[in-house]
Amino acid sequence: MTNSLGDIQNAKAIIIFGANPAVNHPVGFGHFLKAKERNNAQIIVVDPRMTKTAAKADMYAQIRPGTDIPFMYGMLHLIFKNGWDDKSFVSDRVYGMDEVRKEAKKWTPEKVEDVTGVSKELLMQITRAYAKATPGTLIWAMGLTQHSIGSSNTRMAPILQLALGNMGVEGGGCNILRGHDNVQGATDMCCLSHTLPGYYGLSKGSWGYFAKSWGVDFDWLKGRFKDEKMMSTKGFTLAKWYSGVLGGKDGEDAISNAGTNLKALFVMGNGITSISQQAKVKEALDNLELIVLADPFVNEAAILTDKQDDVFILPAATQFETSGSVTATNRSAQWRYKVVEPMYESKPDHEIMFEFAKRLGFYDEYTKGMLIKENKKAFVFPDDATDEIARIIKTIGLTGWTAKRLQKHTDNWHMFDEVSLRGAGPMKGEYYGLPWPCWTEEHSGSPVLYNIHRSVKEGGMGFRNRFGLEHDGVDLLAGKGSAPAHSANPDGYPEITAKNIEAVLGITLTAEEKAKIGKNWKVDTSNIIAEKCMEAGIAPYGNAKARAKVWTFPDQIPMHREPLHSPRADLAKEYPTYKDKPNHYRTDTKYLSVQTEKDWSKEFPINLVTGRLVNLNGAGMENRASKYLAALTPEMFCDIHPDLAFNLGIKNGNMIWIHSPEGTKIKVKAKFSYSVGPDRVFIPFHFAGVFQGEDLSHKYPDGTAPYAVGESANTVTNYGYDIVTQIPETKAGLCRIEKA
Ligand SMILES: Nc1nc2c(c(=O)[nH]1)N[C@H]1C(S)=C(S)[C@@H](COP(=O)(O)OP(=O)(O)OC[C@H]3O[C@@H](n4cnc5c(=O)[nH]c(N)nc54)[C@H](O)[C@@H]3O)O[C@H]1N2
Ligand SMILES: Nc1nc2c(c(=O)[nH]1)N[C@H]1C(S)=C(S)[C@@H](COP(=O)(O)OP(=O)(O)OC[C@H]3O[C@@H](n4cnc5c(=O)[nH]c(N)nc54)[C@H](O)[C@@H]3O)O[C@H]1N2
Ligand SMILES: [Mo]
Repeated sequence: MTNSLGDIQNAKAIIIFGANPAVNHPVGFGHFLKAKERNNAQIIVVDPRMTKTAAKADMYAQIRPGTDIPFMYGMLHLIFKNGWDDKSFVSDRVYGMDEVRKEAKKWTPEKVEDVTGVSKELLMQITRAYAKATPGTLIWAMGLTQHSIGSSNTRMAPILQLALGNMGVEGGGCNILRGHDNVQGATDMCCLSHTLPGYYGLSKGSWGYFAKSWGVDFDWLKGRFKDEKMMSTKGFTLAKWYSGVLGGKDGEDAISNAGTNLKALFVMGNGITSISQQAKVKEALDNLELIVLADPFVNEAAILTDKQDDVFILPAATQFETSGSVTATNRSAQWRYKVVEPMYESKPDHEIMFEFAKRLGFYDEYTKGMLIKENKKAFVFPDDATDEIARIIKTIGLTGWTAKRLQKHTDNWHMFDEVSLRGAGPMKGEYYGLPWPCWTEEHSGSPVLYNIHRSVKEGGMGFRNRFGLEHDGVDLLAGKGSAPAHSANPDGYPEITAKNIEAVLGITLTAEEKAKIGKNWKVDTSNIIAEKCMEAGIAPYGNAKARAKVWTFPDQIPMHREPLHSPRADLAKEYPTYKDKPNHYRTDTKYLSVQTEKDWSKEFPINLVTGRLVNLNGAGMENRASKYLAALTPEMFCDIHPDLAFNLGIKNGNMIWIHSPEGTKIKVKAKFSYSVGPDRVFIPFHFAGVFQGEDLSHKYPDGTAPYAVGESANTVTNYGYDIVTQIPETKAGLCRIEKA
């Protein structure tokens, strides 16, 4: 999220792609409604379903799943044609827009109507309303990401905002509504398989920086891997961990995992039934040697598997029984205080991990980083862990996030403005939760990313210089006069290194400073680079152009590609998916070979959309174990249009089978709904405990069965993964429906 939920109140227009905040972010949605009250902001919703958010919108486009790129190119087509683009913003601050302009030319309103199913009149009406009411904010969530082209979707949306000059301004930006309360923090801290914490890469240099910062020997770290090559190899993703177990079996995607399959699974905070390809997930669980599930509830992976031995359920404490910093969707940190001591024999997650580290023999190395700052003998958790993060993570600017400061913010929560996040009284000069980057221990935090109308000291910055100074002879630095306010250098400039700091900032370092300073801003543990940059009004990461074109990606500019299972065989030919990708996060991943295997739409003519309900969360065990939440949706169901149901001889409340191209099926209750058209159905993914018609209720340990069980949507979500991130294509599959 470039801005914040509160800042949405500053928007003059709001366009929402594939998010349903009225249901999934109901508290945050209040800010959307306030924008409507304050600025008469038009709310525009683009979603294959008429959602509760759409019900509050001024305009609603019922798009075919997986066709947001054509829709946005259609908007750009009209924006460029009518001269509604912000030309000076684009020429000063964007690289590669010319190629976008060329592609947009092809997407005439007629073409867009054919591909997306949205009428050209509505496209024009939406585009005019959105382009003319600036600043406009663009919202997205899982409706854009969970596709084989999810990463292209998430590039397309910022390109639309860049074209309109809607980036780096209050009331504008790309505001991605993140999922769990600390999901931003989890990614920042590297619950990812392809980076180190803070998005540092897997290069030897990054490992070296961490070895030094953690106070452990590089060779010791290296010794944890089979060989040095594996140290810099991306790991499996959560989405396709099952391939790690099944890889090499008949018909399964092959794996490249240093010659071995996965044998053990340790789960901490994931439901497992939330992962696509449940039949494969079940098979993988059955084939493991060891399963350890640390969870406050019975993790339903234990119910799904037939494995009898070596399945351990460890009682983890909840968020109310532990403390520490969590990062909100807008990059603000909050300190969470413990409410009660861990109940019964449960333990907080960090203690479970510490116990493992002790038994596995690396506890000292694991915890040493917490002792370094003050050369302590013993650490205090979580304060010293937070300070360790602040000490090491420069890439996203966490230097200012000391435990003391974050606690002060939470303690003074009432002293901050909900729209600007500005503090008053004792919190003057700081923004709530010190939204990162927060460059130094005095820095204010940065509530609006890429805002050049503020000084760097007060959260201003240009775009990051990350990919060199030029590409193919074109300058990648920002244009003249587009540096943040009060900058010693008014133009574009490179990221700051020990070598260029004197020249770019126009300063002279003392001999002592020169001796202490790190090689560049990302590894400068002395923080001299950041401190000097603040004095000079310079962003340590440089001032460059945003890239509309990414020359290292499979599609340099976002291109439409039909889902692997498309209801339009003609369009799958015209806009084919990618070639199969070998060794994608250690597993071969299929694209074109699936798409071209047959015309899937003949046998599976209905689009399958999955998503969320307000009373249930994620895999759903937490809430189905609550009598009152479960009572709201006691059974798994499928939203089906009465016309489609009628054609299939299905009455409201009948049980139906949903069949997938994988050969799997689920049995659920038909629920008539006009929120979907007759060409698509919607199912929530919060149920488990029933598998392909078989009730597994008897498998819950005594007294632990939830109040509601049901089929998992992910038993029928189709094969398909994003080409860059490997997120599963759970929002654009196909299915066949019959009366049970
Ligand atoms: N009550 C509740 N709240 C939650 C959660 C929960 O489980 N329950 N989960 C949390 C988490 S982890 C997350 S990530 C967020 C997710 O929040 P959202 O992304 O809002 O959640 P979804 O309902 O999965 O999907 C949003 C919308 O995308 C639409 N969609 C599907 N395919 C497409 C498409 O191709 N294009 C477009 N434009 N739209 C499409 C769906 O119809 C749906 O209405 O919610 C968080 N909040
Ligand atoms: N078909 C389909 N599938 C989807 C999606 C979709 O839209 N459609 N959305 C995807 C998305 S965005 C997400 S985020 C996932 C969500 O899916 P999950 O990550 O599976 O979501 P949760 O149910 O929130 O799982 C959290 C688990 O952690 C446990 N837990 C809660 N607090 C703690 C704690 O403090 N410590 C520990 N150790 N455990 C705890 C809970 O009891 C629960 O079992 O689902 C994904 N799957
Ligand atoms: Mo999520």
